[in-house]
Amino acid sequence: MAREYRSMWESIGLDLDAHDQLLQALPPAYGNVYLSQDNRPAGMEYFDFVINEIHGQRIQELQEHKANGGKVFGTFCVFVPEEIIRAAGGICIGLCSGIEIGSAQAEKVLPRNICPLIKSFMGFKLTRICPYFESCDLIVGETTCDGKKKAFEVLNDYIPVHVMEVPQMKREKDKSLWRSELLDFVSKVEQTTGRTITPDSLRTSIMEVNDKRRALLRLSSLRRHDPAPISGLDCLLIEQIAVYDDVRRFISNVNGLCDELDARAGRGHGVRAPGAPRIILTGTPMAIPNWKVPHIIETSGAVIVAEELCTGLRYFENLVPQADTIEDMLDSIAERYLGINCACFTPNDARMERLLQLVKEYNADGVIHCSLTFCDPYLVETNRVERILREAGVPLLKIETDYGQEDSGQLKTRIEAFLEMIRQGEK
Ligand code: BJ8
Repeated sequence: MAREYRSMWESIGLDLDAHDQLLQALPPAYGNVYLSQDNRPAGMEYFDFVINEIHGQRIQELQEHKANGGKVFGTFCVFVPEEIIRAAGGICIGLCSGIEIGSAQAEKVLPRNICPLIKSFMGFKLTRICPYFESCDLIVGETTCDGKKKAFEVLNDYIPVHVMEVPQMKREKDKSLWRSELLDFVSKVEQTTGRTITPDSLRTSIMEVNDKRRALLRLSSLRRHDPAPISGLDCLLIEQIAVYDDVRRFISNVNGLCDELDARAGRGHGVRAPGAPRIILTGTPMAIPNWKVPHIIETSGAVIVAEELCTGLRYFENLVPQADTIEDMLDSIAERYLGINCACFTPNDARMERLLQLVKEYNADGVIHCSLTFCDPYLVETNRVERILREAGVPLLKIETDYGQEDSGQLKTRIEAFLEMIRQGEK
């Protein structure tokens, strides 16, 4: 890939030496975590291709879009409504921030003890290593957690950032605030793209993004089969790719994979031996290439059957209902997004209720709560998760970790002990 795309990377301003190092690190990590899995569905071939071309074909597509006058919007949160960006002809890209890179640079502008996700995105920008970041015309931030909110002020020194105010509660007055934020966002997107959002363009983009959600929901529901026909690692990968791939191509490939999984499930063919512990992952998002904990879980003999994560169900649950007028469509969008159960809300009881439902729906044997270090919202909310699961008799393992590999051995020991406890039925 390197030779073919080198001039493109140079033209968008990447630091080529630093970028080479990143590209050298990815294939062995991917081979070790993904390609070594047994029993992978043939339909994963497309997603392997997407990763193989991660800084190639898709970046070329973004550059072509820009050359034709299109704009690219980068986001870090599932609260940013992709429908609005697409309705104005823009492309919405979820930026990764799942690897420890450029920490030394990031620590020049951020405190050392900050969430690794925030440090990662700042490091990506300051080291000019990510072609997605360098393709963005506008970054859309949000006021979810304090660390991100303040980091966006700093990021704005290096690239234009528009910040959406996400309320921290879900009362009527919070809904009005969020609705007015969407209107401001519509103006910002129209101003950036130079295109007006029309009822037809918004209706089409709602339909397309809903179709993406439907495909992901279909994949999710196939994991309810016991044995599960696909690994959690493969599903996480698809969920990570969902935020940056071409929407129509992605939908078609997810549905193709689901056809294969349907047939697998019909034959009772699972990715693990029957009886493997079924685990639900919950906590902070896992951006590419943060596969550490799922890899340990699944190489310890369990299968992950659902992710109550923003790189998971929180991203694609709940469709946006169609409506006739732009005003009503925006109301539907506002309502759908405010239904996301992020720990930045207080209280966040709906997340607890959803977790209990998921345990039943997916016939899960246990929950692993995985939070990034220094993430106050999720680390504190673990207390509520623990209480509700204890009352329901559902085993829980709490993990706090970062993007380093130093704690892998210790995590493996703890996860194996947790799975052993489940196997022995010691709830
Ligand atoms: S809707 S979870 S994607 S904010 S891990 S940066 S919360 S200190 S990522 Fe998130 Fe949107 Fe919520 Fe989802 Fe802060 Fe925590 Fe870091 Fe986080």
